[in-house]
Amino acid sequence: MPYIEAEKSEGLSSQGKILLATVKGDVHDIGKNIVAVVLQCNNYETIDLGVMVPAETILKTAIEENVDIIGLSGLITPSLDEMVHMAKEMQRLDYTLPLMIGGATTSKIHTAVKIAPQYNGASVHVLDASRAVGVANNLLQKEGRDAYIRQVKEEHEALRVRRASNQQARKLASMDQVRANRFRSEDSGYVPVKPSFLGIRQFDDYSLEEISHYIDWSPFFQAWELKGRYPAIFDHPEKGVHAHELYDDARAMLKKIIDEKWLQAQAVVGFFPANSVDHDDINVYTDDQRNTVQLKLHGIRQQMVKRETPNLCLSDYLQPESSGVADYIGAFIVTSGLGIEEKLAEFEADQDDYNSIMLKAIADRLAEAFTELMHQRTRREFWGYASNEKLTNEELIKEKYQGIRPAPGYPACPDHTEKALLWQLLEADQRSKVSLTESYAMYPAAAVSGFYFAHPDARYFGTGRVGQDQVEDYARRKDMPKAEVERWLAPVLAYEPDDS
Ligand code: B12
Repeated sequence: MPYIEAEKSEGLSSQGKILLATVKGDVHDIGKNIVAVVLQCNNYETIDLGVMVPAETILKTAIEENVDIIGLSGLITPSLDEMVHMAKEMQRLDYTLPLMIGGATTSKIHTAVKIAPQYNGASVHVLDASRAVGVANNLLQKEGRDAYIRQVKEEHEALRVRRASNQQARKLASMDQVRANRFRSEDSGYVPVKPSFLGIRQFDDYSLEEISHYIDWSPFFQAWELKGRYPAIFDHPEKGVHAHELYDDARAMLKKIIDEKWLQAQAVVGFFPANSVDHDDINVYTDDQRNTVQLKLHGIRQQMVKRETPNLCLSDYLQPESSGVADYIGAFIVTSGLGIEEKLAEFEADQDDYNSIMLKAIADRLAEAFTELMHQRTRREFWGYASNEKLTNEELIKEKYQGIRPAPGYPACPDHTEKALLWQLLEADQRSKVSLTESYAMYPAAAVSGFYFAHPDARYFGTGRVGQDQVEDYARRKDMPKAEVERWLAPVLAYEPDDS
């Protein structure tokens, strides 16, 4: 900032003013923070409204601050809907400012099909920080601007046409067919193991030192736009030096985080009697007598036409209720981001973007590491189905263990609203310090929640696109209006990444 200010005082005018915000209900902003730094380094002025920002605040600030572009960020699916809402509002209120769309859950295809048609102004999807300056330049240059916007709009139209024909061409199987082609755990020869305890356990103030041994450093470099695997990245001819510098800084901060207790970690885990029911759902019982259903979890089943392999649904990894075999499910909520606000406020007061992003990136690494650690303890002690497991951290990262821990929002269970049931199951309102926003994002941001499945054949998969018949059936089973199910699910169901 001091350099940029000095340049300004030497008469170098700003390239333009960009308003950035993570949309309502979403809590993540590392990606957006990096975009802001890159824009600033290229002589753009940025105003960052932070996270969970309602549309009205963004729109009001855009006028008050007379900005040139609005940039929206979102990490999880429900944010896509919020972006569509923003575009509608901008149209309704006669805005003409260009919109830049970014964040892990966004895509060119969603921007083309859902956002752009709502707004006559320009809506441009930006894949990563390195492209933000190019797009901003194109949107603001006096000459060539109109041609650029025309080109973006033409590309969007082509994508819409391609998607419509893809959707017609891609046949989906019927629900009867895919259910008949489920993975049959009752025929798999697996005998479920009873967990060492049933019910909920809470782990407050977990040792950050212990968690730190489980860190997977590769995504840390990705967060800083240095793509490559750890530790091979250190040998890269160009990136190696920077990667090492970054890593040394991260280790130094990690030491302070642990020694000076900058963050606290908490986990809540639980194990429950459960069986699959009606093919795609899971009954969780109040006790091992299995007479009373505590709650029902809802699954989405793959609906693509398959011949050789099963059409999977997570419920397949439990024994069906009709088999009479006692089976179990686990659930977890972990965070390592408690108390992060205080230090972030200090860094932000010093305009120290570097350390602010560094702390968020390390907190995220610790959250994922804590998830790995608790999953290992689950396999070895809490559930105990792999009590002799001895794996190195590399082997853990490569998932060389039995069982999976799918998280609501991931491709095997794309419905974020199932987190409400997870919260109920783990009595999270009383026990967990993690809360859910109106879009089912978790706060603090460095948090993960999900389910444990022990079946040896359990694998991560993507549901892919599903048909209206499944949406209707799912809405009925979930007792939720179809329109609402579509709101939560439509973007994932209709916009597979390979569409773009
Ligand atoms: C690391 C990671 C995490 C970390 C940290 C998240 C974080 N800080 O972003 C942790 C472990 C905490 C996490 C948790 C969860 N995650 Co996660 N996570 C990821 C992962 C692997 C990488 C995200 C990341 O950090 N990328 C690096 C940063 C720098 O990139 P970025 O945020 O995308 O930003 C770049 C661009 O998008 C762009 N950009 C971003 N914003 C903006 C704004 C503008 C204006 C512009 C121009 C550009 C721009 O520029 C940035 C820099 O290049 C992604 C998968 C993936 N490959 O993207 C899943 C992913 C985002 N996670 C996902 C999910 C579901 C979750 C959870 C809900 C799971 C759960 N039930 O616990 C939670 C939610 C956490 C919460 N608090 O609510 C899903 C979201 C899918 C969806 N459809 O909703 C993804 C896509 C995984 C997947 N394939 O399903 N996650």
